[in-house]
Amino acid sequence: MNVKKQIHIEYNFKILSRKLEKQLFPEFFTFELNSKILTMKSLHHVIPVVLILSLAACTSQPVPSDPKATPETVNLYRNLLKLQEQGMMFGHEDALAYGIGWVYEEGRSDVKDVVGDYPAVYGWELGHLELGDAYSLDSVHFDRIQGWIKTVYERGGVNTISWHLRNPLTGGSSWDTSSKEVVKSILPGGEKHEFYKTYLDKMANFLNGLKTDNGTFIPVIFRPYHEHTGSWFWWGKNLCTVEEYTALWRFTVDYFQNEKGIHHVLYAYSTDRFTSTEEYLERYPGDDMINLLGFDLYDRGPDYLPTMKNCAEMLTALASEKGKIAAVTEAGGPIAQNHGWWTGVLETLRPFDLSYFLVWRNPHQPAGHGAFAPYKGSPDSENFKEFYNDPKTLFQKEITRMNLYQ
Ligand code: BMA
Repeated sequence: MNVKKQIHIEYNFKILSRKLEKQLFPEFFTFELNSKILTMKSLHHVIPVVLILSLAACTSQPVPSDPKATPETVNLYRNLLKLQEQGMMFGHEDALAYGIGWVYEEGRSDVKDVVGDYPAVYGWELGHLELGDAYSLDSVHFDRIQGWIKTVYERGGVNTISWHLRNPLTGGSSWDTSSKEVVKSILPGGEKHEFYKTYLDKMANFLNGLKTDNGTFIPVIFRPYHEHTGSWFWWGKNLCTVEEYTALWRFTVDYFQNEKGIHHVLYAYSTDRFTSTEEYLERYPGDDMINLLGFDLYDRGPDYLPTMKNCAEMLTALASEKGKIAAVTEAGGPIAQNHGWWTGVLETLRPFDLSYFLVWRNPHQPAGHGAFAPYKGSPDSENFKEFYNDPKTLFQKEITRMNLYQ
């Protein structure tokens, strides 16, 4: 049977069995919703509940690190864990905002122009949100991004957020590495700590604004402080100590969860290229914070595919051991010159259980790089169609049917 068809059948079966479970064990589900009910029950009510709980424990399902994660976030987490064993979603940064030769055209995406389908994962960049600006460092309006995140959720796609936030100590950009004191200065007790909280407050407002019309929070994968194994951002390896970097993560997640009550976020830890599991984990903030393990890898020469293979191998082994989602969180290559780039990547990643592979943006303004995804008439289009048609890759139409939030 075609693998894609098989995935759909398995998913429908899963949803059906979950509905059945709910009908057979309504008490367990009530308990899950409100643990206080247990104390109010008389003993003969408690015994069946305990039995059912023991039964449930035997078949216990994975849970995200936030114990208060919303039901949709828990479902997304569980479904992504399961899905990565069956196929790899394709992602594109700013997919709905602009592409080669167009900006803000309703319903358009460069990828859709080539294969007639949207990506399954959509990346959104929120740099400059912290300044209170109306639009990002890539000139995309934040209110529009909120709208697209909602559109994507409604069609069953996955949203992931990156944040090239400004340097809170110097006022420079994310790439301002002139001081090694930045992370230290924004931690509790640091001279810029209160100022850093104003950055977080703006991000919290944005995240809290991600709601459906009936008030359900829309889960997102949030991937701050990425590529920290390199030293090109102010939070990079040579710019802060291990303790400072992990403390930055822990403070940030704690602030969002406990001060701002945000529970619809799955946190992603994503390095740049790495050569060992020890190196990968050196600055890991902890399993109690992180839900997704990722790495970013751009094609800068002939070692690309072997490096991709090594990193994917180490990453997926680690993710499986820890029970986390694994993904190539950013990638891109010389698709204008190498017209077999997509299938090269596909064959390299085929053996691994990766949730998604996301390519960076197709810039509508000068960016120092070309398009990372195919666009109408791009020379790699035929090769990308092969990538699209392969059973290993998943795009929007397939994952819409999988109801990742249920
Ligand atoms: C980089 C480039 C920049 C962009 C930044 C944030 O990789 O694409 O042009 O501003 O990402 O999206």
